[in-house]
Amino acid sequence: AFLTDPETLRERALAALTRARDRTALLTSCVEDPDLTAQHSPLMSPLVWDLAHIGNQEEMWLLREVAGREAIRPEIDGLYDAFEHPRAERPSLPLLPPDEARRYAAEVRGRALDVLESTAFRGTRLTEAGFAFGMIAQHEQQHDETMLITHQLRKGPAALTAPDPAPAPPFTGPAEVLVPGGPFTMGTSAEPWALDNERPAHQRFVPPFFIDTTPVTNAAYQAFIADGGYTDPRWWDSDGWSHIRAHSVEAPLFWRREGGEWLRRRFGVTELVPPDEPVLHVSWYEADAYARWAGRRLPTEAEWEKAARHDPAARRSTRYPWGDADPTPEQANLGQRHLRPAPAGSYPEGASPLGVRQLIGDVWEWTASDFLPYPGFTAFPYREYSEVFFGPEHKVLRGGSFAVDAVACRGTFRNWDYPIRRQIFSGFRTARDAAPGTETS
Ligand code: AVJ
Ligand code: FE
Repeated sequence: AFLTDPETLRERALAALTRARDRTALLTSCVEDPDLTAQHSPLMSPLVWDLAHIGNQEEMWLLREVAGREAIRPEIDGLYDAFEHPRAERPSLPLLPPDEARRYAAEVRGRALDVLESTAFRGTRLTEAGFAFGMIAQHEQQHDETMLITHQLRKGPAALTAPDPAPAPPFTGPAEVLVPGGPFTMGTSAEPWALDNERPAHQRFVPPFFIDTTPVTNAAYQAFIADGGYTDPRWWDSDGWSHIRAHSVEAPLFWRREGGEWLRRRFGVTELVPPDEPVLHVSWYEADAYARWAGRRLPTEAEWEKAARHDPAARRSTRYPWGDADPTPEQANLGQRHLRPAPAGSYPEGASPLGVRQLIGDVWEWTASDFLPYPGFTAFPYREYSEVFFGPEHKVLRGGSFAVDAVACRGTFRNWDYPIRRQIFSGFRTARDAAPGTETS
């Protein structure tokens, strides 16, 4: 299932880099220059920062590290170092103006493609199986998702449009699925472009549990609101309770109550909240509170991954719920093809062997777990990708959203954020313990 032949690797890397750049171009050309340099939210960088940062990371890894080239513009490195300047500060920096940022990123890309043409894909861990190229395509796609979040936060009329996902009949299958207890393989040592925090593969024993067949819907979440969920401290983590009180949080971000109905703003358009769509833009605290209200809990990260990857018949972990093949549009809502999640119960072709749906794509799913290293973790190629974020202050999200490209999404992929965050494309599903002694495998 894994790539070894250099011509295939070159093609895959070129396709992934090109797809990322096409998306970056769309996200930075659908608004006028003033919208690229403005800060639309203190949580986000100006779009023009992401654009040049994408080029700068590509220059650092593909041109300087892989090819040993001299820096094109060493004086700008500091401006685009995410650790030197917090997002709120970035608009006041002497950033490259939009045209210069575009030219810089394009120049780097031209040279990077020359490097790709001549690379041997072996010799060092960076070049082995084209890792650095895959890492840079994933990095650009992650910033494309970040830029899409900025677009969602931006006031004003719609700049982006996309067709809606196919309508789906209301899901009538079982609400939850039993995942048998027993060991499974978590993480990967084989996936060539897996990032450091997904490694290495290791055994985990997971007791039997039930997990929701689909992500929690807006209708279900509205029942929690209608039942006074936001005003009852019983359901809330104590830090979460303080947070929602202090910030008057009463509904998912971008929701508004009007004339007895819930409306939401989505990429510049206000619409009725669709009842059967997975809930979006909730914090970990909100997800955790909903689960407690429902008499359930969030799945742990290991439970989520077992639900997504464990094949009970083959007794092994697959790359995706449906097996090892890369995602198709029939299996998962990925890649910003749509600007919203698909109705709960969509994508039967993307179901796991046990029947769990929409684990990949649609909405990032909060898990109960802190972002921690796996046993045997080593930072690669830089500590600031994952290692500096390990600890109890970040919660893990899994599965990717409609805004994630397939290159940055797989059963092992780990995302993380603060539990208060909800401008991200976050939703969740719930779980519960199964009685001990429930069938094992
Ligand atoms: C993995 C999404 C949390 O956007 O902060 C981008 C990815 N790392 N540039 C982020 C990332 C460096 C990261 N997340
Ligand atoms: Fe980055």
